[in-house]
Amino acid sequence: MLELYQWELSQYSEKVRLCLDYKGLEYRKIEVTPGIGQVELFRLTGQRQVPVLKDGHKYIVDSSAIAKYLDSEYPDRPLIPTDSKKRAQALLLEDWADETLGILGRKALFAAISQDQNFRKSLLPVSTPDIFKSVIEGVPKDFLSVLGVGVGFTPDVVNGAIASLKQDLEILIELLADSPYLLGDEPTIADLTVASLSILLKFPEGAYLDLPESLRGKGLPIIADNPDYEAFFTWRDRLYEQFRKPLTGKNPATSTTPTSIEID
Ligand SMILES: N[C@@H](CCC(=O)N[C@@H](CS)C(=O)NCC(=O)O)C(=O)O
Repeated sequence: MLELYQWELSQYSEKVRLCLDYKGLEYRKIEVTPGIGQVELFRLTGQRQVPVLKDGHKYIVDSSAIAKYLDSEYPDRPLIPTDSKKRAQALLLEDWADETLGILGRKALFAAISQDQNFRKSLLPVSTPDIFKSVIEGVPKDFLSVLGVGVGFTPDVVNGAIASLKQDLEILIELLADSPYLLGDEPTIADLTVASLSILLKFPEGAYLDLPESLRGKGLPIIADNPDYEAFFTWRDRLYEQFRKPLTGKNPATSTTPTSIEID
């Protein structure tokens, strides 16, 4: 079975989970411990970042490379269009979402955490054993710093990010005004990337992430609860209902080992 070295809260890991679900591929999640787990990841792959997909003896690093790999090895339900113009548009939007929406999302999460201390305390995966939760209270903070949340985030930086996010969400809503997906009638990697890279703006309503139920549908209120952006989140949540497998006890994707990385 495919294995995904990941963090539950990582937007790029979420992008790969959504791509795998879209293609109907079974996989097992391996939650990498920030710090020590990343040292092991470096030993295995020569770099420290999640997501990493393991397929047999192969390790594929980087969400965009993983999407391309999945299309080449598992061609059913392609993520990347074959038509050259659509392909170019899809890859440009994917890159924009990776490089811009993803970074803005971290800043929005930082703003949400700054405004609500309980929000931060809830950010450990539900499946983290209680004993671990109580022993290592600082882990959510470590998670956030490795995600890049908080570093250099002055109020000006955060306010600038929120202004950019508002503008970008308005543009996305315009793009979606007359078609169900960003590039027309068929979903592409552009939709899956935009949808997954927006999880930190507002966590999806459904049971897709191994986070406390109280966090579902929550985010930075000025974005997440603002009627101006409701059309975007309605689109995003519809896409999740269509393509993302909810967590269930029986789903192998939920059998995470949140505190360790497995090594053959
Ligand atoms: N371009 C990469 C970005 C991956 C990324 O930024 N991963 C973050 C988690 S969201 C990470 O592993 N950070 C830890 C680090 O940089 O040491 C991708 O698309 O997969």
